[in-house]
Amino acid sequence: MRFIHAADLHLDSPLSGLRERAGERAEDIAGASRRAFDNLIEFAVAERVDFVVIAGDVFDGDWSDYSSGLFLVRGLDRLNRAGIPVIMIRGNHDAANQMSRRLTWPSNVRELSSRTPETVVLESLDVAIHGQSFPARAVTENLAASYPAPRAGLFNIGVLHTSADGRAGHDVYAPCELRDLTLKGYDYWALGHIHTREILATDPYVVFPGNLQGRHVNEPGAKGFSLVTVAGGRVTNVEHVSVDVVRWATLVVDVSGAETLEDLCPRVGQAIAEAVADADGRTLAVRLVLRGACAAHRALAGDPERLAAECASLALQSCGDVWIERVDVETDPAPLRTETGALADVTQLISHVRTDPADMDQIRVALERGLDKIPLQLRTEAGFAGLSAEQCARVLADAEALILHKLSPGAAHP
Ligand SMILES: [Mn+2]
Repeated sequence: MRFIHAADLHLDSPLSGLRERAGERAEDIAGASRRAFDNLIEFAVAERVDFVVIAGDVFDGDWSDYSSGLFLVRGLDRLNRAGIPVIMIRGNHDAANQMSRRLTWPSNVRELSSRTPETVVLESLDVAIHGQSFPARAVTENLAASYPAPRAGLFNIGVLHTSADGRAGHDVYAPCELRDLTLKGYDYWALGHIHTREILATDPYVVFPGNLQGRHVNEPGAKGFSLVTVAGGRVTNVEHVSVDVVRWATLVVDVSGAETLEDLCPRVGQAIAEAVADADGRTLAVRLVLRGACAAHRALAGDPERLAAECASLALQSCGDVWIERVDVETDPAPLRTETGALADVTQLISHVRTDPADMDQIRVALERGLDKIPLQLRTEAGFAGLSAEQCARVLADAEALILHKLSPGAAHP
């Protein structure tokens, strides 16, 4: 017997800030979660798996119209025609009270109740699947505690959307200790919510399959579902199957000692080539981070548009399908570079500002005044409590690079 355990599809997740940057790639990036789901369906039908379990957050949020729901139905129906049952629960993102619209699912689909734990028995397979949907976004009690006892003689699966005993970067929902799960007497725990793949235990297996498709640069690497093989009532194999179509990566490139923008291009090109080789032929969405002390710092920080275009050009020249999501310049000016003439006046002035607490305070106040335009609620939610001295120094360094670059003879035509 083989089944698919997937979670956190986040279908139709909005791109928010990404859309603007993605430009002509926006539809590729936005449509990735749907295409990854299509790949799952394709796999399930081709490999004739016995059933599919989805452990919550199928949708990213309330539907703006019925198209998201109809997209899901199209996939579920293909499984129905292939005789493959689907058992799914709702998570915090698609909790029962979060969704103002709903559809009746095809007859092969069982969405478990949000009021109380529910058990589905697949008679022909001797499988019992226990689980509960999220009634609301914030479920703070231990849902697993009230899941029913295992059914004797059957293969028992618990489906649970949970932050388990806490995971960095994820809100705490339906918290539980690992031993709450391992001592329950089930044969497999199909978890969802945490987007990084993780096997918490192997006796019995307690598994986060990770999300089906990375949504941004902080969800890097191969994404997909877990394919579970059961023989003689025991799990004999848990295998990750990648179905993502866009793969995210942050590439930190050391550009120390680069004299000019041209000098660092081969290093960036090399980093991109290595990432392409690692990406299994997927579209690669890359954030570049340039670090190190270099004379090129001024050209990088001073002309971000040119730098972005050079990096996009290197991506075009790679032998993969690469989109540069962003370029972060974290380089430092080359040491021991002494300016002369007007440029020396500028560096002297800025170094005076840098060491004068009153001047730095003025800069901080001016920057924070600009940040006031961001709604207070957003600032509070992000835990924003003012700019640090380090952030102000970074802004000043960027400003210095920009001014020196603009003032340098031949800045535009090196
Ligand atoms: Mn979740």
